[in-house]
Amino acid sequence: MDQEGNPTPEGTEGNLWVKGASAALCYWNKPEVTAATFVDDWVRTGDLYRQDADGYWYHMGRSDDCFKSSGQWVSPVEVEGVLLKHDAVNRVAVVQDFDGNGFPDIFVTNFSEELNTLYQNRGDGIFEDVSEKAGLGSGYLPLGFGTKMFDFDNDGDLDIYVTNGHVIDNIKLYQPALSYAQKDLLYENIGGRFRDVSSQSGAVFQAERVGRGLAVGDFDNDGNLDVVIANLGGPPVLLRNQGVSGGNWIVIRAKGRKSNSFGLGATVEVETSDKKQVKEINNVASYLSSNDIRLHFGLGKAKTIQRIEVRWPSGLRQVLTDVAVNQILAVEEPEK
Ligand SMILES: [Ca+2]
Ligand SMILES: [Ca+2]
Ligand SMILES: [Ca+2]
Ligand SMILES: [Ca+2]
Repeated sequence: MDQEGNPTPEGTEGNLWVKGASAALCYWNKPEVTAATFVDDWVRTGDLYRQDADGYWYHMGRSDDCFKSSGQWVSPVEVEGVLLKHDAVNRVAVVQDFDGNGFPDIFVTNFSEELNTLYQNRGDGIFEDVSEKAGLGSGYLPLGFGTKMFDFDNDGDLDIYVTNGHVIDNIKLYQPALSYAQKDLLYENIGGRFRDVSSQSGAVFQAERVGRGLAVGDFDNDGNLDVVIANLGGPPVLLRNQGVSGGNWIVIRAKGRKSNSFGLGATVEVETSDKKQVKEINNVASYLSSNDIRLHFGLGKAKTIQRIEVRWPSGLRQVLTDVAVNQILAVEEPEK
C-alpha cells in the first residue's frame, strides 16, 4: 500500500488482480483489510470497495484507477507474483476458501460461452485459474449471476450454487445454443474438485428462470442452508434444503459489544477432531443480495467441537471449548 492507502503493484503483499472486459477486482493482503469486493457496471469497469477491521466498507475508486492511480500502474498480468491472464465479462465474485488450506480463493461468474472462473490461492501470492481442472465445465454456456459457496450437505467443505439467466431476451434467435431463461447449477465439492449434482438435487434444477440475485441462509433453523433467488420477470423462489443425512453442524450468532453489534469482520475458527475451519462474519456476497449474517459450519460426523475461537474486530479473542454440535449458538463479545 502507498502512503495514501492505495494498493501498490508489488506482489510481495500477495496482491491479487482480476480484470475482465467490463469489470475488475483487486484484492490485497493488508492485515487490517478483511475483504474486498467490486460492483460491476456492465459496460464500464467496476468500483472497488474494501472492508476494514471496523466492519465498514470503503470506496477505493474505480478499478481502472486501481491499476493507474500511482502513475506507474501496469497491466495486471505484468504485476510480479500474480498469475492472472483472463478476459471475461465478469458478473459476481465471492471470496471463500474452497479447499480449506487457510488461504481465501475467488469464484467469479461470467458471461455465456465463458467458464465461471475459480482462482485458487496457492498461498505464495499467486492465484491460479483452476476452473477446468476443478470440474466446472458445465458453467460454459449459461450466463451466471448470483452465486455462493456454502456447505449444502454439511460435510465440512464448501459447495457452489450458481443462478443463471441471459441478459438478451431473444438471444435464441441468433444463438440457438443459448436461451434467455436458464437452469441453475449446483456443484458438490469432493476433495477440492467439483461435481455437477444439479440433475440429482430436485425438480427445481430442471426449471428455467432468469436468475439474478441469490442469498443463502437457514430460514427454518434446521441446520441445512437454504437458498432464495430473485428472478427477472418472475416470482422469487425459496428453496428449502432437505439436507443430507449424517452431517452435523453448528450456527454461530455473534453479538458484538465493543465491536459492531453484528460482529461484522470477526473471524471464527471451529476445530473438531479431524478438521479446522475458519470463516469470517460477512453478509456481503453474490449479486444485489445479502446473506444470513449468522455463520454456518458443516461438521460431518464430528460429535463434538473441541474448540471455537472468535477473533473480534476490536482485537479481543474469545475461546469456547467442548461445544455441542447441531445448535444455534449465541456468542456475545466479552467486556475484555
Ligand atoms: Ca484456499
Ligand atoms: Ca459440502
Ligand atoms: Ca464434499
Ligand atoms: Ca434450513
